[in-house]
Amino acid sequence: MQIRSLTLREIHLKLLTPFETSMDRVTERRILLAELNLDSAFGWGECTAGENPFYSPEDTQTCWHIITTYLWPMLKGKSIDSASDIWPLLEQVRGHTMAKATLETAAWDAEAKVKNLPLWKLLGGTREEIPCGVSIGIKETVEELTAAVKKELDSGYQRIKLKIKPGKDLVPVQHIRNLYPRIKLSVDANSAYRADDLHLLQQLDAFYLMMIEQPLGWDDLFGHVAIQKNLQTPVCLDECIHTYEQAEAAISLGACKIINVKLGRVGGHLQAKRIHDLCAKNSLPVWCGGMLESGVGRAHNIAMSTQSNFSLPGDVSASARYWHQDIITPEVTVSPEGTITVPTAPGIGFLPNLKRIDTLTTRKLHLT
Ligand code: OSB
Ligand code: MG
Repeated sequence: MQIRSLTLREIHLKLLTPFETSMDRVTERRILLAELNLDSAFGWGECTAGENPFYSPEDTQTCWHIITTYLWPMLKGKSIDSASDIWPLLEQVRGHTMAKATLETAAWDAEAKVKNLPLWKLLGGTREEIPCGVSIGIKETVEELTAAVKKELDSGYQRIKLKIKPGKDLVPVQHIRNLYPRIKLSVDANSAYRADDLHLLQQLDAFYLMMIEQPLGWDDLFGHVAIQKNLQTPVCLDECIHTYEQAEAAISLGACKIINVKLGRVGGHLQAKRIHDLCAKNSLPVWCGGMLESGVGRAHNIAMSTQSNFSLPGDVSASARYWHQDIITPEVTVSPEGTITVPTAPGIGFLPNLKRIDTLTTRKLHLT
């Protein structure tokens, strides 16, 4: 298969409601979309970098720069047998996993379309339906939080994840746990705590959470070892795991018991699959994280989540929770049982809505 051209677009998409974490408050997404032409097929990928480098070192603008200056020249005109050849072609560039994943995931969609297969089958997925949870941002008041949780439980979501930070932790979590003693509940700190907050984190053990996600620094594997050793609640790593090697280190050090896999953070489907397989071999469950993606990224997350060790509900939820109107047809919907039915059409299985995308586009570059 020959890599023929790339159309890179930036779209601006307003969230229905602002999303607040310990890192920042997002009201509008700036999303890059890659449309990669492989033979006669066009594959779509979404860049999951944030608008600022507060979650990881990349942002929308660094990704545009890295893709156009370095990554595209490494790919253009190349002949490949499979999308799994993309990662090695980009290896000279260190880091920049989100920029790489933008193109790599587009190549997987294209390959699946060339082969007339749903992407999830090409990836070796087996699940025809995936379990869904939601990530709920930090709220001003416990009443607001309670209303948000009730709404998601009423919709059928199987797991509730609460964002926490110092001062917005024990009280809201205890409140929700008391109201709903039996639900699957977890928390995500996005690196808001320090090693000497151990005592506070231990108090969360009382709420029998499924996990505490990324309590310490975004790159602090070592610190998480001591935290996990002294907590009953499983630690789940998100930010820390940006390579296969970091996953290996985390597992062998005992820094976590669960890993959240995000396509952008690890560099695309090939690396996600390697980490998935490594975790399976070591009996760690994984789940699919979210980055407030538009429909294209959401579709890739669904395909990835069909692999067998994605055994915990992910953060992949319905388009309508985020957007007035998504950029794909049909939109992603969730059943009253809290599941997404995996699409059967070739590639990502959802159609990018070009008309809608055009109206949201703020810049566009066609590269050959
Ligand atoms: O830590 O999982 C995270 C959103 C942006 C950046 C980091 C995270 C998140 C979420 C939202 O938790 C998940 C989603 O609903 O897409
Ligand atoms: Mg997280």
